[in-house]
Amino acid sequence: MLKKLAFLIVLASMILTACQPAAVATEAPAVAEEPAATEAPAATEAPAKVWTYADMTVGFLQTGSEGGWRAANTASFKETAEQLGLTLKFYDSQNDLAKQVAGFQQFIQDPEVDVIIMSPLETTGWEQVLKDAQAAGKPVILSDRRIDGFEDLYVTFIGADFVEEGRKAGTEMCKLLEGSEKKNVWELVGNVGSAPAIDRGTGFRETAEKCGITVVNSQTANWSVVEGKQVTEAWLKESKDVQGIFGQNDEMAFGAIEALKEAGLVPAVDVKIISVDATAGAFQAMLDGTLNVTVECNPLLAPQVYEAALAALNGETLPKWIPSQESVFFMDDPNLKEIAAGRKY
Ligand code: GYE
Repeated sequence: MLKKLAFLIVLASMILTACQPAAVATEAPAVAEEPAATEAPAATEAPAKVWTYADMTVGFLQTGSEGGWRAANTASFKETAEQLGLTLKFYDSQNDLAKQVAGFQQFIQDPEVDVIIMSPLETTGWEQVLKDAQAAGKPVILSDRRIDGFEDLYVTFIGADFVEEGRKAGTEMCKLLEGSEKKNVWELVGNVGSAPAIDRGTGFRETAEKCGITVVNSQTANWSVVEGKQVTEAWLKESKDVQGIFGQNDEMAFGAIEALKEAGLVPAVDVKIISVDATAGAFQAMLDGTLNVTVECNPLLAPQVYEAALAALNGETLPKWIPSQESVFFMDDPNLKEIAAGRKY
């Protein structure tokens, strides 16, 4: 009897258990996988420095102080540096290529200089210093004037299309000499080997020769009033058979104007005169009636150049050339006085 009762108790307990939700079969709780031993978090790299103008020290190699355009260009760099709060180390190359190269090397050695900006006196002779600057980790920005080749050794060139300036001058000289029986033109050239001297001459011939202009005389007058006058005087001693003079900058044209007057010729009337730069002096000469046309070349480049320098320090990639935008101004413009009054240089 007892056996039967024990069986019934066991049976009952088995039935009761079966209705209970099955208790999760509990195996020994799985030991939570210890996370795989991971490497100690790599030391996080310090974020790259984000440069600001206040951090930036610029070494700027200026050509010299040869005229109104250059004075406005230098003022642009000095005034803009102050406005932006950057540190500017200014080097005047005194229009001497050897001095400009020496100044470049000085900035490469100077631990305070972060970025080098240059207005190159000539288009060649820069390979070694550009390689040295790259090795020193100092970005180079070209301002105002280009160089030949080595695009991988500088960040960008910010400046005018001098060939286009020459084309504009040639086109305007064709208009001034339209209908003239003769079209003999004299050209006063900037410093030999410089981009503006080479390129303005190229562009002028592209358009001037299409209308029958002959460039009878062409000689450097090194951007200056004095040499522009001396060269023109020497040509006038040989012949007065000239219908136009192309001065590759305003100052050389001013010298030619003085020489024509002293030779008894009326500038802008007997001999048409075109120059490049569009400085305040050129507007005055047009208002005086002695200069027919000036092709603008903008010297106020510093804001664009400093912006490019900062971008370079922050590792940005820039186009190899950022051309400046320019216009052409005419003696016969009825609004010339107002335009002149509104000019910054
Ligand atoms: O035309 C001239 C100066 O590089 C564009 O240099 C500049 C030229 C400018 O001496 O006046």
